[in-house]
Amino acid sequence: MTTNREATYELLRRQGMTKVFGNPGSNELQFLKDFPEDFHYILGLHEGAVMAMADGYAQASGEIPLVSLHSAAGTGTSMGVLANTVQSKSPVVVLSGQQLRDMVGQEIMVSSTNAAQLPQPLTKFSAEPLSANDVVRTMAHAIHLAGMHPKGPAHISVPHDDWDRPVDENTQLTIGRTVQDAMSLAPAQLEELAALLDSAASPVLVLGPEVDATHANDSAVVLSEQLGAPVWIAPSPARCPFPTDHPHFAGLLPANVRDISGLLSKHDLVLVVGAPVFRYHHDKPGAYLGEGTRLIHLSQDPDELARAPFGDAYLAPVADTLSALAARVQKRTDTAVPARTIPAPRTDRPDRMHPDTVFRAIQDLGPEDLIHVVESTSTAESFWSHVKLRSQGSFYSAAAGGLGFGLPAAVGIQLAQPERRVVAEIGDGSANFGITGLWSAARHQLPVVFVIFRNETYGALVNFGRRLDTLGTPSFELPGIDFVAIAKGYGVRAESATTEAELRDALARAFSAHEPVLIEAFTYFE
Ligand code: TZD
Ligand code: CA
Repeated sequence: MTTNREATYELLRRQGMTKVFGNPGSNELQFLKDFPEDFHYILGLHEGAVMAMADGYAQASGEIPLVSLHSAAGTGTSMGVLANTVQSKSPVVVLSGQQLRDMVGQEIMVSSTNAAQLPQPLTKFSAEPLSANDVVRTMAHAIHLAGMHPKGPAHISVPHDDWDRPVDENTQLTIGRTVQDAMSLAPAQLEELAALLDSAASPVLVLGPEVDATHANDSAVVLSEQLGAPVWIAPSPARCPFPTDHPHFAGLLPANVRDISGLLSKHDLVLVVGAPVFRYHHDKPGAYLGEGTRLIHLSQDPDELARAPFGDAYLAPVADTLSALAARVQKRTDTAVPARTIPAPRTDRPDRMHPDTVFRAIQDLGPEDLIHVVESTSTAESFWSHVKLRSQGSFYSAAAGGLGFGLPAAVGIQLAQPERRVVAEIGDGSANFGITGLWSAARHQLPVVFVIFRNETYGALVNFGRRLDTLGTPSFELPGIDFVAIAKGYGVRAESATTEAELRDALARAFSAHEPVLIEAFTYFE
């Protein structure tokens, strides 16, 4: 007799899903008992950290991790981070443990009535099988949907007494299925697009996270070189789709209507690839686009295309289309890309560094293919000015701006990329939302270098307050948080640095260590 548990592990194994990130409760033990040896369970101490580790792992590995959470409270706790997972299109399958099938209706302890509704509308799919006989198929349904474009989180809630129930004779058919995602652009559409690019006087590319997620960075480079086109990164970036030291790299588009329109209106054709049009953040209204400019939008996410307020769109696979276009367009010699201007680094104070100093030191001392996981909100300009991101998969950030992603995501990313080093550049405010990720890094000896920007305030909110003219809010100062002590408490080696010399020494030690290290960098906010 095969049980739902055995059949589910077989399904997960066939789908390459042997990484389980979790935080368990009494409802989860039936699923986790006799945990197979070829599976790997990564315990997180808080569901936000569990979700962020899994999300980072999904993004950096291309696999679909399983996230095992406790009933309503555990699943609910993960949902802040889950908001990012939706926007980053990370394929994760969340499995919530449910109370005994026959007793959920009585709302006994740790039952979750309306469990399928709980994480909606954040998930692509959410279900609790209507019978124990439908557990394996529902799990397969969640996995296949999570992994198809647009990828994203799927949720399933399973009563714990289902796991020991036998499966029927058809379950093997379900376990053995493959489901492939194979849409492509028609040849005539490709010709049409290439002709548009060839006939544009001054084309420009705007690239989004899907370019990096589909490993299409090199094709984007070839296309931009063929066209002689500058390349912008779409606003509010969660990944880096283009080498930032390439002469065609123009920078990050500002996150407001008027400034984007101003920058893009210098061109007659804008090709946006693998990004929403656009993730504005700041309110600076205006015309979306200048009159002489046409925008073409290419994405593998139908909703992204349908909801955009302007531009003509093609539903197409990002990587294939970029490489086909790069091979098809004519080589241009009539276009020139102006060099990007990078502001000079600002000076330090006697007992505190400017963030420029910190990013430059990391740039100088980290390895060439260093992976940056960034959640330091007021220092974005400093980061993009002083850090060079050269290869695919070198940058990750909270895709919905939800804090609590960065620190634990760095742990999941390091697990997915053992050959590369990961630095987590985290604000002292943001760090607290995912701090328990430190323990998981220590537990698995994952050599992430955590750099905490200790400016002792919610800097971004001070900036927003200035912009929005909201004087008189309560104080957002954060004095007195000792990250060295906190890190040591979780088993992570830590030291603080107030000067560039101290910081460089600390970074050199950290990058040669084979364990996680936290550096508390005292910075100032102005
Ligand atoms: N809660 C969550 C989960 N996500 C959020 N984005 C916020 C609250 C609001 N928020 C921001 O958008 S930025 C920020 C908050 C509280 C301050 C972050 O402070 P920090 O970085 O110390 O990490 P800076 O550089 O000092 O801004
Ligand atoms: Ca701060």
